[in-house]
Amino acid sequence: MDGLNTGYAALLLEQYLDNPTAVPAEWRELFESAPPELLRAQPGLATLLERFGNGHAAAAAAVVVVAPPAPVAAPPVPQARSAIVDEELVGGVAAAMALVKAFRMHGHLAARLDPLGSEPPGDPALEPERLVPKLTPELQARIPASLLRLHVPGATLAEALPHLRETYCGTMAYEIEHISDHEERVWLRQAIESGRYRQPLDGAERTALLARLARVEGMEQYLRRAFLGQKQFSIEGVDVMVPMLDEAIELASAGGAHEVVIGMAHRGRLNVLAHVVGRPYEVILREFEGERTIEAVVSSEEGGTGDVKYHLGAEGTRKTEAGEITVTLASNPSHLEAVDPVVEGRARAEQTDRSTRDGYHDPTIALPILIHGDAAFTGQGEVAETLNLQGLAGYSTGGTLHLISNNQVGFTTDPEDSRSTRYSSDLAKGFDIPIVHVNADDPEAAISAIRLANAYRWRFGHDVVVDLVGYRRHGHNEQDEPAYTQPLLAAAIAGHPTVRELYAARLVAEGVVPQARADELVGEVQVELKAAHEELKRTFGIEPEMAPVEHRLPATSDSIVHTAVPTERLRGLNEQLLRVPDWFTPHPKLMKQLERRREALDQGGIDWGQAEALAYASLLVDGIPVRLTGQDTERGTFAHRHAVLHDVNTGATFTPMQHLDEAVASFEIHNSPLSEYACLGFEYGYSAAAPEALVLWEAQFGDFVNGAQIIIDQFISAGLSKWGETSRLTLLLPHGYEGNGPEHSSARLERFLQLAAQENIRIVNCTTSAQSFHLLRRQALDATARPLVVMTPKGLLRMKQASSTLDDLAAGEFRPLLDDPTADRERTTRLILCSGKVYYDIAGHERRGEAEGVAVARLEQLYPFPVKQAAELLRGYPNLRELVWVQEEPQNMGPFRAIRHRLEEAKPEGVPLVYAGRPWRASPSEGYPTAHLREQDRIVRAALGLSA
Ligand SMILES: Cc1ncc(C[n+]2csc(CCOP(=O)(O)OP(=O)(O)O)c2C)c(N)n1
Repeated sequence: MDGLNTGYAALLLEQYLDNPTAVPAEWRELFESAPPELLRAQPGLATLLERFGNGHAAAAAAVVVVAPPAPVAAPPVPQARSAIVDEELVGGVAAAMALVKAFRMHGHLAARLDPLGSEPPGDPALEPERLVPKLTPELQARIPASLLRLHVPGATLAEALPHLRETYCGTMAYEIEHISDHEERVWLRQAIESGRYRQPLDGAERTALLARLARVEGMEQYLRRAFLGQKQFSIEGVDVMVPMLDEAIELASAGGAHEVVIGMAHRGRLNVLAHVVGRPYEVILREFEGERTIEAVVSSEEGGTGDVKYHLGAEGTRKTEAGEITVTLASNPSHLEAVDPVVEGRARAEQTDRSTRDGYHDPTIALPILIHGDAAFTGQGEVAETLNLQGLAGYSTGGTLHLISNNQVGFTTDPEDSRSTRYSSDLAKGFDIPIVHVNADDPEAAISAIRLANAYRWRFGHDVVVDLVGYRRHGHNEQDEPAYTQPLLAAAIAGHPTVRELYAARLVAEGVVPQARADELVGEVQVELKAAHEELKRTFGIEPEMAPVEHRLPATSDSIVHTAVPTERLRGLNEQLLRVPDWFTPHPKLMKQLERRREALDQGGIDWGQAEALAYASLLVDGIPVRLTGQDTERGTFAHRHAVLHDVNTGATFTPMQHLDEAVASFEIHNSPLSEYACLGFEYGYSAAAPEALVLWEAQFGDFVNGAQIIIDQFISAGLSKWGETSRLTLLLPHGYEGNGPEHSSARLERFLQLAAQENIRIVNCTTSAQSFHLLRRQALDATARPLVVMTPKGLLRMKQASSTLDDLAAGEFRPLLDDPTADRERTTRLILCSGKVYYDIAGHERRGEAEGVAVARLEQLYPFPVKQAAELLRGYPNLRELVWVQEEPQNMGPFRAIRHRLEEAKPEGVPLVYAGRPWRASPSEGYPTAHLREQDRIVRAALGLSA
């Protein structure tokens, strides 16, 4: 083949495909002799080989075979067509190309992935003898491998085929051909077929790997014997996960990472805690003994309830060749996959330099690793939401290493009942993610899977999935009998040696490790654990010395934070927020609108959007980073924000908040994808890892927040009590009854109030833009970090009465309770207390004037309830005859049920507490605007004590 001018032939073929008359007659004749389907409409040989592979390569091969090198000007004239076309070879090359393509695409179907030895389904396309024409050994020997663009060794197909089979159908298998990026596909093929990341381990590495497997197995065995029947969710069956994580951490460190953030469920967690994160055996043993650990996060006296041992997070420092690296295992609830976006958010926070204007993002700083169960990966929609974050500018973490700990069963459910797809990993294909399947009984292959995954991540910055196919040696937990539900599987597993046994036998047989040493390894860890256990038993009865508890639960309602900002500073910031560079042409109408913010400083009328912008800007100059995300948040669902401007001519964007003269912290703002669960989880993780930052997540309408209920229940509200984990995460939830129907009215305030206890969160519904300004600043500056839930307004965003003056921002603070400034205290007999937008419905009602002796006060902070202030406010009305609680929400929703006892406590004896609001309802509000108006009017009249 050498010396033949394939380039020239390809050129002619391309010209011929374009226009058959454009090539010399002899060439035309030649091309016409090839089967027509091989020659249809193709540009260029490269694309041709790539896209239609076999067919065109065959045509090209025919050309190559017959065409001697020749200058373009004078192509050689083939002598006789029948003599020059090697029909058998042409067909053979076509079949060979099809075969190669089949190995790359479907080789996984014939791979030996199951440690328990189940037969892979195979595929006819992978069998040379079943192709047309048959690829007989003789024909295989005639097909040059170079034509097939293979990276495995071998000069002909016959020589290359065993390598190809071993590469694609061995104990590792790949799914990469779905990836739409050509460069990635080519890189992956090359990386896989060249075996670059599958270099054999040396003797020392193999011995170390065996020792590691012995340690993993030994710990599980010890715990099972010592604590018979206790849940440990043993790792056995996917033991190699631990050395895989070791390798991933080592490689991350070598690549310059400072931190590896791991998220995982129950399975194998104790082993990972001990061996990957470095939690001492004594601590784990102590937890098994049912004792609180010396690392207890929040002591019970302070209201902490703690969590079961297989949910607890931990942080450790590991020594690697490249230096020390922090390994964090995120705390997580039982809810499978809930921790995924939390880990991504944590990693993103670690990767972000918040001393820059826009939060410089360097993904090399931290590696996120997510370990999934095979049932959970397919079943939980959270996984898809999280995968969707990987390529988004505001969420990317430079690629996550996903490890499916695939034990081929979910609790007692078989894969056939668990998913509609062949593999647990199939979802990832829709996100252009390469998938590496590996047999968990081949530890060296498992290590090489990590090496390949790591190289891919570093090269392309995308997620990668390693599907570790193993089994579950015991029941779902140690109390379960697996043979009740999977009798055949259980029997197969019982007779199957452990991975440590298999690997030891292999190393002994290959003379790498002497049998005696292999046996010793198992004993070593048992001895260590036994010693640690005995030591621990000696301390029983003695309470461990508690480490100083960081996360106390102080009363937050009283803490005073200085939130006022001097007028001159506000003026300066306001001006800078209206500044755009010369090259930028904002929308003139929008600019005009924004420029009214200048007048508002002098004339009053600072609306919500302006107050919010000034709050953030003032924090940025004080060095407090701000991150704000949500659906359409850059503009704001109600077009009140416009934090990101768009050039009308070029579409370029400009964010004034990132160009403040004196800002010394980052302002990150991103429109989020259309997700609540993953997006809120991400921000929770980010805020937990960035305690100094004000991190806000905004719902499009508050109603949608319940899509993220797991994050709210399991992390935001209970995280402090369970794990000592809290943050300043702020939820902005548009709420209020404005006639938009059942789904655009309520952020389900009652749910947050139900979750509020022990000062775990703050819940606010404020009624003026100045209150909002002070609230946001307080949230960022308060020494006590707590999540904040804000019922944000819609109509109030621009309502004149709800706007504020410059003085309102330059003085004062957030006030949890607002008294009625116009009330005649002596003459007031009826005090209305309400929260949020309904205040303006009452105060502005056309018959307000008729209601004599009525005052209207506002409860702005619903939790922690301002007990002292409420009592004080009520004392200011000596002649009260009625206290009326008014809410727009139905009686079974809204604040009433949660705060009723507070109102009862605060009111004077004998004064009845009256409820005015919607009655008990199954749906939050009416669907018809007129019905809404009627109901609002009824409520307000009832509140004011006016008859119809
Ligand atoms: C969201 C959620 N639903 C249900 C459960 C109950 N549950 C606990 S483990 C489990 C099976 C998980 O199977 P798999 O993902 O394969 O992990 P494995 O336990 O096999 O490692 C189920 C259904 C849960 N923890 N979380």
